[in-house]
Amino acid sequence: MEKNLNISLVGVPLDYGQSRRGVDMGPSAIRYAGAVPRLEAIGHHVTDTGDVAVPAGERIGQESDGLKNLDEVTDACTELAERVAELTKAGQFPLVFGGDHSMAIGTLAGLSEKYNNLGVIWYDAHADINTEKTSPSGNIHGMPLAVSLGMGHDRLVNIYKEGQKIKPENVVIIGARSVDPGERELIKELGIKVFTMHEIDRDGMTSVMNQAIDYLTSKNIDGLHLSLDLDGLDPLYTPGVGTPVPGGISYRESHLAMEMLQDSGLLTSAEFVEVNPILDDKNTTADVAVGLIGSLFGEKLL
Ligand code: EXY
Ligand code: MN
Ligand code: MN
Ligand code: MN
Repeated sequence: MEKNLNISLVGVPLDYGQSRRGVDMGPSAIRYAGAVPRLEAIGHHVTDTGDVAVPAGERIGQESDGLKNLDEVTDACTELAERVAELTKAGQFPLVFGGDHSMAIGTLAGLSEKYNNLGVIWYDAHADINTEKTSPSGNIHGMPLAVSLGMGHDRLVNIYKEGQKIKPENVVIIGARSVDPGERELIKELGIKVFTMHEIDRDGMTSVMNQAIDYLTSKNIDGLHLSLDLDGLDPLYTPGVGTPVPGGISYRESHLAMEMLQDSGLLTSAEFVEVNPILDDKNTTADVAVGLIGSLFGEKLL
């Protein structure tokens, strides 16, 4: 990836995809942690396009068809999809800050307008591949990958244009360690490539990232999106997340993963999600996110 990209930031103060208040302040926390000067110091040109409007509706998890806050998530993700589609058409590199992971429904729908064979790296403790039929919680932040593969509630699957979707063979999940029964079945059925914490411990992050990059390159992808959930890291490093799972990826393994993605030159968009400053000590989790962004966009240690 060059060192003088035109990067456009989009904030998504969305917390309707889950039930812990505070993650809507994630975009502010990441800005406060200095995302813009960090990227400019590397040489990139950064435009902060501001936040997507998130409806101020009911906060009490309205259920419809087994999904909580379906209207609010759909509205926010539709606006996000339009914004991302516009930015990619204008030759910008979209860098999206959340907000809970349901926002990825909007990001990926917007990207699908430009990319027909998009690769996706899902860096997360979870697979986020539940449908309303398999979800144990009804929280839409546990469903964005299923929706982006074309599975789930039709209002989510069709939030934007013809609902072009990503392909299962173009997805790599890294860091999984909390996967529900219904998700396990779907992952097996679709043959989705997953590097759980077992593979990361056994093979090491260098090997996992080399395998992931080789695998995606073999699919002739026309772009690569990184969907990074800060709960993919161990909660020791990122305590400010709504669904922490012990035994995660370390701080340095994550920087190495970002540095290897940068060196691959494949990345065309990225999102950093689930930063919840209310659950944090100081602004630790947003600080980690900005540090990872530095490594992803070309910051060198020497
Ligand atoms: N798999 C559980 C569910 O679907 O409710 C937990 C999902 C957590 C999702 C976070 C964003 O990664
Ligand atoms: Mn709010
Ligand atoms: Mn997630
Ligand atoms: Mn997660």
